[in-house]
Amino acid sequence: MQNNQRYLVTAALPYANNHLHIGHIAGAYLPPDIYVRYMRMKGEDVIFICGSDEHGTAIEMAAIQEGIQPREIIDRYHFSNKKAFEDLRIDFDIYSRTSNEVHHKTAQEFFLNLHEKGILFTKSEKQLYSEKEKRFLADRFVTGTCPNCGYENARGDECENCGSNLSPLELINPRSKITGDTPVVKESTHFHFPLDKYQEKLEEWLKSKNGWKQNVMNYIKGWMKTGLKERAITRDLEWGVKVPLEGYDGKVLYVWFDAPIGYISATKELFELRGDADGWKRYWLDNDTKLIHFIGKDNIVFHTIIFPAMLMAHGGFILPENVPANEFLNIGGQKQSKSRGTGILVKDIVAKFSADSVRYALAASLPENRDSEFSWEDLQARNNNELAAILGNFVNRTVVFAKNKFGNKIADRTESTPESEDLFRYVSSQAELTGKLIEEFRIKDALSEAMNVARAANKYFNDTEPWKLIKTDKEKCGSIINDCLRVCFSLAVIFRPFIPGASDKILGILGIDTASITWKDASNPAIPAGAELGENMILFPLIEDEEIKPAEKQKEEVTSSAEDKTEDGLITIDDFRKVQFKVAEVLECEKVENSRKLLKLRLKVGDKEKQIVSGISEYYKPEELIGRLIIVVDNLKPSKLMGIESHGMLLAAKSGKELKLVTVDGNIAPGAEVN
Ligand code: B3M
Ligand code: ZN
Repeated sequence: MQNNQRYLVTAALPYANNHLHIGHIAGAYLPPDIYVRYMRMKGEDVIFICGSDEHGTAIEMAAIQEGIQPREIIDRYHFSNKKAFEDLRIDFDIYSRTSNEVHHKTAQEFFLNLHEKGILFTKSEKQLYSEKEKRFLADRFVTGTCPNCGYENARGDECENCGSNLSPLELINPRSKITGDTPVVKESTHFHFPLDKYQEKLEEWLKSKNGWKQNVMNYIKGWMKTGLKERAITRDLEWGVKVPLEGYDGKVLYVWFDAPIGYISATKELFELRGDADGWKRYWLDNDTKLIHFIGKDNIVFHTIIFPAMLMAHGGFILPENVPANEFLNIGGQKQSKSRGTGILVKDIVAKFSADSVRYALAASLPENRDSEFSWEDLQARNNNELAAILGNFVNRTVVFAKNKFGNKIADRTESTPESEDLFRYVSSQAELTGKLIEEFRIKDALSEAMNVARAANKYFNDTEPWKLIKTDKEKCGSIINDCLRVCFSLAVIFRPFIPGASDKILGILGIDTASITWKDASNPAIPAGAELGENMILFPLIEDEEIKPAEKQKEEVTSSAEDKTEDGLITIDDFRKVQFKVAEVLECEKVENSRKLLKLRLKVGDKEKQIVSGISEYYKPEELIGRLIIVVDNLKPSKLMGIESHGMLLAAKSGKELKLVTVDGNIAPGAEVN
């Protein structure tokens, strides 16, 4: 490729405060990995940048909740997430961290540059302050009711329910996330960035952007319409990049000010490691570089408005060429959320299934234009019915045939039939189409076009019936098998960005050096006739029902375990709050037929009645319980005990052979919350 153009591809820097889930992967990491792999095969000069976002209130809070230092939190999750990416074969050129010195320096220099130009200004502002904790409650240190949608657990910086950006002071009934008490309002001085002054410039710049996704553009338009406002870019926090000026002790840069600068610091670090300390400048300061930010939709405003405005204010840097943000990948209709602790964790899914299967299943249902769904059944079906039944099947039947009938050698191609020419024309045009779709960030469509090639290959095998031909015309049959082996090569190339593991294996069987593969090979798959084939292998082992059942259970466990449990078994206040304990009045109670242990209770909990089945029959007679006030877990998933539905669990204390129900001290209305 003879051009000077180069690509700087970034993937959102995940917070190092929790484990990555597959929603993150589908949103911001797998798409760029596929894109980068493809662009490299096309011969483009690309660097792929990522790293951990190690500042922000979420991290400081996790540390406080666990009673450890933020450093321990970020170390734990940085290395865990780095490994998760490696396990999924998401290959960044660098996976850096914003706690690195180069980042602190770069972010401070950036800040000082704007400060020295007089762009920033200070302003005293009302802030929420916790008397008890002696701290300002920035961003996620506060929860309260969202003024826009009424969601009761909105965070100080954002409502996860309606997606609106918030400031702590907008919350109705604000509470400290740590102690739960009500903060007071106190003044504090902060540096501000005049985002409003960049609105026109941003609009001008955005006008020149075609080929941006509709969902991204709509979002930007919404922001522009409301009018951009100045933004505080410092916070009163311990943990973060210190404000590099005298007299500002106890203040750090706002995490969303320093984090995107992390892309620049990571690039510096990469070239430092490569022994080319100035190399980063080619990627950030030269107009021949195309900067592409891959992100999830919740990060759109920062990458399309705020960071570009910061870059404009600083000057010298290139602006993003495109920001292909994705929507969310849901599980069972539920949003996966790190802070809510729901979702399927990468570390769990890769422990059970191959990176290829996971990558394929995720790529096939990427939330490119709208939220999408993922299920274990989906993973099984994609693996078994597509990867194994179509792609794996074609490669396998071809290689087995060559092994059995042609002495494990690549047969000669002696003739070219119209069918074979049609096939290769199709392969070639599909390779081009797949590539074009990837370049347009339509990864899901690209993958489905790739699979169509494998479908056509199977059809060719079926139509030409080599198993019959071998008996009548071995030479012609050899030619067909040669065609099929070459299509295997093409498939290995076309699928390579999506499922690099399987691609390596196919190329291994064909004896082709993987290092020199280019996208062009898909249209011109040359393999040496007469060469011996490598050992055949199962590319995509079938996923059995049993394998996805425990996974299903695992998912529930993850969902119900809220935040990560600490190593010493402690849970967070959020874990505890997930469980709704209520006072219930026993209305009716009877023994369950044929059961020695079970009692069936009809309970009144507030306005509703519910049935619970409990194994307390050896300790209580049904009539003893009627009219009693007991404590139940009200929000437990329904289950069946001896075929009878149970909608909760009652609490009891047990010691040796004794069991006593937990009750309340006196009278209180059934339905009262217990906490
Ligand atoms: N850490 C948010 C997130 O993990 C944030 C992205 C930073 S990108 C510069 O979703
Ligand atoms: Zn809301």
